Formats: sequence, structure tokens, C-alpha cells
Amino acid sequence: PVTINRLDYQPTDWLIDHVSLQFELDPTATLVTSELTLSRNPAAGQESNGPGPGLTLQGSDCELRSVSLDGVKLAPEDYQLSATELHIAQLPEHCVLVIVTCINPESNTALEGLYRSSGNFCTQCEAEGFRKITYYLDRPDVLSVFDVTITADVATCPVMLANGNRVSHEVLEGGRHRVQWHDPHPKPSYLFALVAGDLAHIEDHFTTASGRKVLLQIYVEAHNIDRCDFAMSSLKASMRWDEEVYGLEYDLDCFMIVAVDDFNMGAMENKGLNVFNSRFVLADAQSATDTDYMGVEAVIAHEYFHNWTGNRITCRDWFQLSLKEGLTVFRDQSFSSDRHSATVKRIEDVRLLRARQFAEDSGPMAHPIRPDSYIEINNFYTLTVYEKGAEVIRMLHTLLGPVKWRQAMDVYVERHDGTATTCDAFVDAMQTVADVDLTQFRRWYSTAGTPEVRVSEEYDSQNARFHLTLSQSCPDTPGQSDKLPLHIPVVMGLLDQQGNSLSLSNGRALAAAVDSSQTDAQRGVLLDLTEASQTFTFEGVDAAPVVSLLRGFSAPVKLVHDVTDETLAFLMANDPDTFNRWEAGQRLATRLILGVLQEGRINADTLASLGQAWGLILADDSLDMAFKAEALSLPTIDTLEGSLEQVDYQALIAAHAMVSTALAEKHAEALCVLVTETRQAGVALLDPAAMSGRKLANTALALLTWLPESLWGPLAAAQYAAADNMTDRIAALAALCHGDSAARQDCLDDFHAKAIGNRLVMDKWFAVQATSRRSSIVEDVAALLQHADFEAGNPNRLRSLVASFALNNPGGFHAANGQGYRFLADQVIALDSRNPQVAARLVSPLGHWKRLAGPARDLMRQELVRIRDSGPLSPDVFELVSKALQ
Ligand code: HT7
Ligand code: ZN
Repeated sequence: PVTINRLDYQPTDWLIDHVSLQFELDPTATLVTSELTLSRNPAAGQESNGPGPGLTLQGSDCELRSVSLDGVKLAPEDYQLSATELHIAQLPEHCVLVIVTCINPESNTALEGLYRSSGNFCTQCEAEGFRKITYYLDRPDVLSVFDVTITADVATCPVMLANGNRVSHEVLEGGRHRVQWHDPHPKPSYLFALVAGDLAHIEDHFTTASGRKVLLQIYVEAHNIDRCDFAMSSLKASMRWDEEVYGLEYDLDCFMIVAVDDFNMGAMENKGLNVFNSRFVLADAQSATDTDYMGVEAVIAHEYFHNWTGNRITCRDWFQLSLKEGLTVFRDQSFSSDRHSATVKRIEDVRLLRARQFAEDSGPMAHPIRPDSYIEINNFYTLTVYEKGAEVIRMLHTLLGPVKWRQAMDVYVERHDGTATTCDAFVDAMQTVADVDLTQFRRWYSTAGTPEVRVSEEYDSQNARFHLTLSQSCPDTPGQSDKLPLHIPVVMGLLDQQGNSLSLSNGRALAAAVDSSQTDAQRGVLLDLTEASQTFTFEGVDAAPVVSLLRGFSAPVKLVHDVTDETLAFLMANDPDTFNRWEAGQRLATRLILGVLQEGRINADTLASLGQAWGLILADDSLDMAFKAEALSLPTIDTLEGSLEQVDYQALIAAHAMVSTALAEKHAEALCVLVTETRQAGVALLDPAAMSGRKLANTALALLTWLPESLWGPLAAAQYAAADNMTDRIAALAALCHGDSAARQDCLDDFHAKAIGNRLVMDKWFAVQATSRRSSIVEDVAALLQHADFEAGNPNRLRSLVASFALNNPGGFHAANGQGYRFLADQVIALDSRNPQVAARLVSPLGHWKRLAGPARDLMRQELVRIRDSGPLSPDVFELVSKALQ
């Protein structure tokens, strides 16, 4: 396999000014006629006097039927054809090339290019799927106007969709019909989409700020038509938000969403025709949890927001992926935070970052948000590019402040609309309005790994001064060592011993949030940490203060700050930054669990501090219940792992269990009350207080499962029986699945019976079993692979069983005998030839063997070796396995 390097980027020699595509749809032999209007790129490097550059088009898995240049059919000797390219050596500066290919959607199990899902035709072209449809300049910096004609059987494909606006429809002989679509916005091939089949739809309208009426449609299989309303209201809310917050309006006459069951990722932002994994469109009370609803809203928003940050302004090359993804994740996070609790949203995002992105940063695939090289670009749709990328954007937002941020975004859109650009150009746009010099900040784009910030404090009572020293470092990562200091925005505050916020003599002022009643002192200040070590002095501090650092998680770093249990308990109770109140609890819990690892027993004093702090939270009726739920949730195993050099999973899991049990015991009574009394009857399903109540009640139930089943089993069974929504039903089932009661099997059987006919609910039935703490879990999961409802070809089903087990069941996956590792490796090997993209995503849990302690290290490594030696691998799996074994 070939490695592609960022610095090798060259502008394209050819432009495609216009492309006309004709599809004669057929399940096994679809004919694609592509007419490309080509011209030499004036911006390309010119070879002096030579014959001009030849044209190399990318293509794979499509059978070439013919090539014509300016109306003349070319003979095979006029071009060169390989498995991945079509090369024509000589062409006039302006010409028209017509290429006919034949493809087989039915046999396309990789789900890239044109494929079939539930009998319907659909496409997925990002990143490099278009080349599986026809030969093309399949790179994001070639923008063209597309006209698309689709012909198919009326009976099987009454609906035929493509990007842009529909311009004609005609009925043909022989039961066929034809539609034509025109997209006026030049776009790269990865944003092309086609959908055809027997689909039902709902529709609505949105009137833009400037008064244009846009038709909104959501297409699904007919049996799902009643599950689309929430997605539609999320779409309208997203459209309004982008106008109000960024002044960005929609730009076509219609916006369509299609839900498909077989999809490699979450969704795809094709211009005017978003294609979604059905799990991010379909939602109703009987099938979707509150978390599912929030996921639908966030993904609908994310894809819609791409219309500007991704489509109107796209990436010059795939190394710039975070230009659109980091920015769009930041935008969807801001949207969700504006619509729900901002603190809870921030906590959820930080939990994900710490649990998964920090792990990526400390593993074999560590890369900067703008990677330097790749073998398979699909492997770089990572938590680093998306989530850390969003953190980098958030830091820019913090450094600029909200007003300048908006001005800078206006400059960015104004400068780059209609182009394919770079992360550097994005920061240039920010710099035009920023007060701070962003030169050093740019290092975030090229530095891999999670920086560590060490903190030391010194109080000088004689001079009433407080000195805060922050020292940064970043661990070595593959190919990167001795890293230069980053520009780290540290939002902080100081509290006196009574919990009052002090006015600070150092640091930059922070803008107030629109709806905030906080004083300047409560908000704190922004420190610009730019040196390897820097001391910040605060004058007029009359007594030793308590420091609240990195408020709102103002930078994606690991903070090392040695403070007492009392200080953490104090911050939990008093910090005006609610994120940091939660954070203090997480630090206390982490200390308790890691203490068990070191000392073999629970530190009674720390347990008392945390137990007491939990008591205060449980008793505080002024707190949002969703926040309470977060405060009563311990850090997960994969988050804790980030604090350890070498990980003995069995010991870590035992320590986590010991602390969970101790805390559940301490508060058993209050937790039982929460399970039975928090839920509100008779309110709307999506009422915010009702959702928060369910979150708290189900967090309490999950904690109780650490105690003997006699205490919580009847509660869980009763909750299952009484549940009128999926959130409570699945939480009760998840609890029961940890145990061994008769209710467990009864409820599983009942759930299964109700899931028949709803694939998303059946996915939950598999996932809930895959995350059970039963000792027989590996055998249980292996048995589920043989279940009649298991569908290996459906990525959602595969993820619900195999990925849920590998990522969300640390006890089972890290089973001491290595069975969990072997199980996962078997799945990767079985899947690779069918769907390399999904197979590769299953490799990453095996990539961390070097960080494991004891025999587990070698057991995991052996499985990687077994995959490596299992036969010819896809570039996707090859890249991950070979990097992990290096
Ligand atoms: N931009 C999209 C990313 C994507 C993708 C989606 C589905 C299947 C394969 C894919 N490869 C890349 C989705 C997004 O980030 O919005
Ligand atoms: Zn995206």
C-alpha cells in the first residue's frame, strides 16, 4: 500500500467545469455515462513547451465500457487502464470526455460508491467512493457543476433523487421513467449523491431569513413514516440556529434527508441530499431513548451545518479534514448546548474526549488534527480529527471571545465561499480580527498527543500575592518527539475559604454569556500559557486561595494538580463554574480508584470526602437532575486508563467495582428513592425535566446494580414492566442483564418479541447483552453471533454486538485468558474482505497492547499478529495493524 504525504500536495492539472451523469439503474449492472467538460488548470505548474499534462482519472471496481474524446471513440491503445486509474496522455486544453462504466450495486458490500440497502439504491462517496462509480478526478479540490439523469423501473424505483433541484421527469416505455437533477453549486465528487427506490416521505417548509421558501423532505421506508417528525423539527431548528448565530442561510429550493439501514458511519452531508444511517433519523417513544433523540438532533444539525462549513467551503485535500469536521462538530456542540443544559453537554463531550480521544493520542495511531500522512483516508475519520479538532476550534473561540469569533467567521465565509481551502487559511481568517497573535496557536494543528499541564502554587502572605506556575509538556508520539510549547488558553478563578470569587489582577477578562447572571469575578479570567513554564502572579490576595483551573475544560490537556481531598470536596460544593464542580468530583473518584490499585484497599478518608460530597449533591434540590446524574457517575475504565502508564485491566476493573460498590452501599437508600420517585408521570416525553429525571433515576439504578440483586432486581423488573418509554425500558433491561434472575430472561424474551420488525430496537437487544458484566460474557456474545437475527452485513447490527462488547465491556473484552481479544480478531478477519472500513474500526481496541501490563500484553499482540498473517488485508486493516505492531 502507498503512503500519501501532506506536503506532496499539488494543484490539479485539469479542471472539470461541468459533469453530466446518466444512470441506467439496474441491481447488478448499472450503466453510468459520464460527460466531463475539461479544461487545463491555469493554476497548475506548467511544463515549459511540452505537450501539456496528461489526464489521470481515479476509478476502481467499475468496468470500463468506452471512452470518447470530443465525440471520437478512443481505442484501447489510446489510453492506459490499471486497477485504480485511467490515463490519457494527450488531450486538447479544452475538451469533452465521455466515459461509460458498468457497476454492480448488489455486490457492493463495502457500502462505498453505489450500493443497495433494503432493496433501494444509494450512494456514499466521501471520501473516495465516487471512483467506484466512474473514472473521475476524485479529489476534494476539483469543484464542478453536476447535472444528473436517472432512469429506472417505475415499479421498484418510484423515487429517484440526486443533488440540487429537480428539473424534469418523464415516463418512458417499458415501465421505466427518468428524472433530471441540476445542482447549481459547484461541488467536489465526494458530495455527489443518488438515491432511488420505493420510499415514502414526509414534507414541510422552512422560510429563510431573507424570505425564501424551502421544501424540506425526509425519505424513509414506508413502515418508518411515523418516526420522522422529530428529525424534521430538528432540521428546522438547525436551519434557524445557523441563521441566528452565524447569519448562514440555506441556498437551494429543497433539502432532502434519506434514511438507510446499511451505512458505514452516522450520516453524510451530500449537497441538498443528506443520506443518514436510519439510527440518526428514526425516533419515537417506543423505540428511541432520550440519548437517541439527542443523537438525532445533533447529527441532523451537524450534517445541515456542513452545508456551509464543508460544502460551500470545502477541503483542499483530505489532510484538511478537520477544517470541516472539527469546525462542524464545534458548531453542533454549540447548537445542542444552546438548546439544552450547556454544562451537561460540555460534561458529555469532555467524557467522550477523555475516554476515547485521549486513548487515540496515547496509542499507535496518534496523529495531529491535521495528519501528515495516511495509507487509507477512511482510517482518519477519527476522534482526533473530529473531537480534538472541535476542541481546537473551541480554544480559538475562547481566545477571540464570542464577538470577534463571529466577525472572524464572517471573514472566513466571505473569503472562501465556493472554494476548497486549508486549515491555515482558516486560522488566517481568525487572525484578521483576533487581538492575540495566533502564530504559536497553529502548532495545535501539527502536534499529536495530549499535552500535560503541571500546576504548582505559592502563597506569599507578607505581600498578599499568589503565584501560580503552569508547566506544559507533550509526550512523544509515533514520529514526533521534543515538541514545542503550545498556546494553551487556561480559564481560571480563585476562591476564598468561604467560597467567594476573588477579583483577579492578572489574566484577560472573559465575555459574559448572554443568559448568565455571574459577576466578572465569578467568571474568572483567561491566562495565555505559551511558555514551557510560566508563573502568573495575582496581587491583593489576602489569604491563601483555592484555585479553580481549566474551567469549562478550556483546553484539551491533562491537568496535574496535587490538591487535598478537602480542596476537591470544597470545589465540588462551591465552584461557580459548574463544569469544574463536576470535575472536582471526578478527580476525587479517580484518586479513590487509583488508590485501590496502589494500596489494595479503599482510602477511608477519601471515600468519606466523596461520600459526603455525594450526600450533598443528592440532597440539593436546586441542582438540575441531569447534572446530578453526571456528578454521581464515576469516571469510566477507559478514562481512568488515561492516568496510568501501564494498565492491568483486571485490577483496574476490580478497583472500579470496589469503589462503585462502596459508594452505592453508602447511599443505597437515597438511590432506591431516586429510582422509584424521580420519574414524572403525565408530562411530554421530551419535556426537559422529565428527561433529566429519567437520567438521574437510571444512573441511580445502574449504581445499585453493584449491590446484591435482591435489593434492586425487583425495582428493575417493575421498571421494565411499567415503562412507557424506551429510556426506562432499556435501563431496566441493562440492569437485569448484569444479574442472573428469571426476570432477566423473561424481559430479554419480551424485548426481543417487541423488537421484531424494528431493526434499531433489535440492535439494542444485542447491545444490552454485549455490555453485561456476567462472567460468561464472551461465550454469550459468541452465541449471539449465531442468533437468527444477527446480520453480519449490517454495520449497525455488527456494531451493536461486536463494537459494544469491545468498547463498552472492559471486563469481558480484557478477560484474563485473552478470549475477548481472540473473539474480536476473528470478527476483523471475517469482515475485512466484505467491508474493510467497518473491519478497520474494530481493530483499534487491539491497538493498545503496549500499554497493557502482564500476560494481557502478549495475548493482545498475538491477535494482531494473527490478523496480519491471516491473508491479504485491505489497506484499511493493514494500516492499523501494521502501525499497532511497529
Ligand atoms: N462527512 C461524513 C463522513 C464520512 C462518511 C459517512 C458515511 C460513510 C462513510 C463516510 N466516510 C466519511 C459524515 C460527517 O462527518 O458529517
Ligand atoms: Zn461531519
